[in-house]
Amino acid sequence: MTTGVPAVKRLKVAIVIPTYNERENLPVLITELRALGIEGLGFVIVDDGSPDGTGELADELASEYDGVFDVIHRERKQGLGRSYIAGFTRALELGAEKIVQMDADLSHPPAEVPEMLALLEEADVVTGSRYVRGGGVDPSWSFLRRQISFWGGVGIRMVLGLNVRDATSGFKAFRRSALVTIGLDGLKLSGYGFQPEVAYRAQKAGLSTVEHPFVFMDRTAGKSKMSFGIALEALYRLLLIRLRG
Ligand SMILES: Nc1nc2c(ncn2[C@@H]2O[C@H](COP(=O)(O)OP(=O)(O)OP(=O)(O)O)[C@@H](O)[C@H]2O)c(=O)[nH]1
Ligand SMILES: [Mg+2]
Repeated sequence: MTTGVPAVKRLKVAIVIPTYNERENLPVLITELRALGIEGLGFVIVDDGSPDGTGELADELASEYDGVFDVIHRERKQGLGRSYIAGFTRALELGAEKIVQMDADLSHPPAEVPEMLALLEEADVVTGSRYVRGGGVDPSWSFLRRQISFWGGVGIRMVLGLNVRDATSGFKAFRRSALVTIGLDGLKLSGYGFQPEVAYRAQKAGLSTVEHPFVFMDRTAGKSKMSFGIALEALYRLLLIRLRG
């Protein structure tokens, strides 16, 4: 007689999502990801004390979910990189075999996740890429914004000697062993430079990466937080990382 016995919560795939004021977006993202029917799907949300109550909302979503749904609450805004390190660490502790990182604001299409997970059979890291055939950015982006984003990425690739074409992508899937090899404790950058630093460490450790095209769509809800100064600071810090090995 098994009635009443809770289902075994077996986590295979952890989706790690950092949030800061994503109240409108998070439930939509979770619903779309759940609808994909991924086996052993679980979530790790890292909320930095969002004033709009995203953290409490995440707790509600967790209580409704029949599987692993972990919410890390941190008191104040500590930046994307620190959030990912906390989220990845938790995903590994929970025993995830595959770990996906994506933004909460629906810029990274959930529909691409199953294909990215499948590609982990042939590579250690799968990078969602705007700059391979089939990829792209929101059609509403101005010519100038496209140029800044593209050439900023080229600059970072040159500074780090990166093979991956989309150096700043925050949409990635990792084998568990890849995150262990990259070594989360050794990562230094927390802001815009975090994604390129991870790509650099992966390449330096000899991990294989394939790029999977996706079209980056702008957030429609919530406030944009990006600035030119952030990008410039990241470039400088990445240069130091390259020079110091
Ligand atoms: N936990 C945490 N999450 C953050 C922080 N900053 C941003 N985020 C989240 O990280 C993801 C990416 O941040 P975004 O603000 O979308 O960054 P972006 O895509 O470069 O810029 P915009 O979408 O234009 O704002 C989103 O899910 C944010 O809610 C932070 O300091 N802490
Ligand atoms: Mg965004």
